[in-house]
Amino acid sequence: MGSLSKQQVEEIAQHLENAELQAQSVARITDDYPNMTCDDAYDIQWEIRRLKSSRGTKIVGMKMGLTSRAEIAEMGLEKPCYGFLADYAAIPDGGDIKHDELIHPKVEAELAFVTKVPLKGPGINIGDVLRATDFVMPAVEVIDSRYRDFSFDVNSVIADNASSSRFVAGGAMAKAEDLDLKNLGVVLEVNGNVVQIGAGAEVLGHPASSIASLANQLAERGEEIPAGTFIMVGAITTAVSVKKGDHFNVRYQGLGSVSGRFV
Ligand code: 0L1
Ligand code: MG
Repeated sequence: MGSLSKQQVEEIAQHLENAELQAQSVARITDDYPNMTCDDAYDIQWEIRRLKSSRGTKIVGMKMGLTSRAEIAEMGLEKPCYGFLADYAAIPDGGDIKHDELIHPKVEAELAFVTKVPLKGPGINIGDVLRATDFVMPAVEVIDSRYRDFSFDVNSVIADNASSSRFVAGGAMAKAEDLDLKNLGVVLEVNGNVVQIGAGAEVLGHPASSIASLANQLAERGEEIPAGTFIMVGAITTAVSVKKGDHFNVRYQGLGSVSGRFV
């Protein structure tokens, strides 16, 4: 159940989208709307999506956030959150990311699943996800909270499209059945130094759980994951702050690497 009026949802969506497009941080929206609910937060996110689509922006995928057990425990969450990927967020593997277009970006190593049949909740489990997966490939997410000092609570993050800002997909694709997704090792290097390491199980114990959660959460709004959807599962490593001039390279066990540079 939401507590905000349609007009408030539209105003907050515009406010957060302006912050994103102008790369200007703003105060957490829950400071002004302390009683807003998770439904309100998703109403705002879907309104931002509608605004972008109405201007011709294509939605090219979905992302999951707050998927680590540590984050879930620390924030007292029941489930991870989701966001959408806008076409302009896609950066080619090895490409340049304009730091000035962002506020305080961080990079995190992720995996992406691409579906081959629709996934419609409720009741979707890991097995359903694996059966519906066309292939898995490496992806690096650049998150950029629009909130000052990355200060957030879960509803503020959801409204702010789960801090989605840029992503780089690359490396090599593989069939899910050919991968040991829980043990899949990842090494994140920034400027040639290893700064984070992780394994697939960091994502809700198994990366496919994250996709199941997306399908089940979308079902609450009468939505599904269409066939052919690119979905980033959530962070395998802790997010690392990056500055202009930094370059990253993420090595994925058996799946090659993904790199990029902040210019
Ligand atoms: O991808 C994510 O896990 C996004 C979570 C947002 C948290 C943040 O803004 O720091
Ligand atoms: Mg992420």
